[in-house]
Amino acid sequence: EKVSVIGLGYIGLPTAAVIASRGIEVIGVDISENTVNTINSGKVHIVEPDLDMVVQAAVNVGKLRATLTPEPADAFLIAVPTPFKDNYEPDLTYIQSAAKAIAPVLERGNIVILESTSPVGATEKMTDWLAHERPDLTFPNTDGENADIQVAHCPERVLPGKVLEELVSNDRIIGGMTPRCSARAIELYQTFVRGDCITTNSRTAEMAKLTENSFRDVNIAFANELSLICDQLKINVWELIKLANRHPRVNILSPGPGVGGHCIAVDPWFIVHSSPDEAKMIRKAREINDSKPDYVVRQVQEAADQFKKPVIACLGLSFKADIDDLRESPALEITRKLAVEKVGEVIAVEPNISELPDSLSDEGVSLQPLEKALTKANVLLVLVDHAQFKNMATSDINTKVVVDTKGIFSVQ
Ligand code: SAJ
Repeated sequence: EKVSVIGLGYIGLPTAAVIASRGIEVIGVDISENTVNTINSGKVHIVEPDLDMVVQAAVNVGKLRATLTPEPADAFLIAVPTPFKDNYEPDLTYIQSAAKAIAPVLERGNIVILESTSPVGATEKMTDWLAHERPDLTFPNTDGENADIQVAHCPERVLPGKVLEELVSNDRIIGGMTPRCSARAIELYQTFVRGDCITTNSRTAEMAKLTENSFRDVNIAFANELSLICDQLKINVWELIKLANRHPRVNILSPGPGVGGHCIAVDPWFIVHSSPDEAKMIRKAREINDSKPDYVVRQVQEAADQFKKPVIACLGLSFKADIDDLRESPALEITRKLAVEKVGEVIAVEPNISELPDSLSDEGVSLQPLEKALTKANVLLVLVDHAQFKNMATSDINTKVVVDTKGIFSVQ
């Protein structure tokens, strides 16, 4: 069997490498020449624990190869981004171009699996696009169980930072357009998934993925709302949550500077966009989480007002602990706003990167090691709970005004 993975990003590349490590021939397809060349030389263009080793091994034994143009294969896995447009409408153009790119090489008996997180109905749309390009083949949207090509939606659910582990251990939702499509998809996933493969239809699979991330977003919004209420009532929110969580049926998540990443801050909008009148709580949760960075900026402004020359050390820029990923990061947004609004001199501390993005350096923010930032700053702003920060000594912080959005100095 030959598997083709379209889109070699945070999901596609680890998936391609893991399948290849099971001895299956994998062809990875990407639109970036740089990505293709990097992978073919046995290297990786993204940071994820152990990914470099797995990719290098797969390339070295000749089981993984990257290319710019799709080639014939038995199974096609599509793992391209699904961002949203300005009005929160899901943008399916990457899926559409992927469908167009593979259509010419499709052969009878192939399966096409959409892994990208997608709004409900996207798999049916993708099938229509494929069918339009290949009128000589039949697809499950019109030919059901007898179709020449099988189609399924199998959403990815891996946690950045634990991708290689979760790719294998997580249960998978297999949303075939027909039962035959599901059966064919399960065969493929069972070559590398140790978790259960559970079948449903494609629309339910699409909604399940959106539901998982909305569930987390709503629960984080609850914690963020609590943090505002507690500030007002002069209660330590971290202590409060720890106490409430002693109840056997209460499990409150942690407040923070906002919600980042490219999944939880995006996917709930797909539900809101498709059911705007019904999705009231899901929309509100997004708004609460999105408003947290501005609240933190105001907190820091108040702290800075106590000093003639405020120097603010912003601890952490990534969207969560112990990764280097700055995409959609509330920490980055807050640090930038502090500099743009000239709240004080802004120093960024981010042990996982070696160079600041232009959006910060252009505003005069400097990147410094923790010790140096600690000697200079009078305001300490904790934005990410990186391991390095959690080990800070109390003598380091006693002399500063601290705004701790992650509660690293409150929870033990
Ligand atoms: N966060 C909090 N408080 C918490 C937990 C998280 O403020 O108690 C923040 C984080 O700091 C971060 C954001 O939420 O800014 C999201 O982080 P995360 O670790 O919750 O999730 P992601 O975005 O890294 O990965 C999620 C996962 N989904 C769920 O846990 C339901 C992952 O399994 C999905 O595969 C991934 O989205 C995805 O690709 O959709």
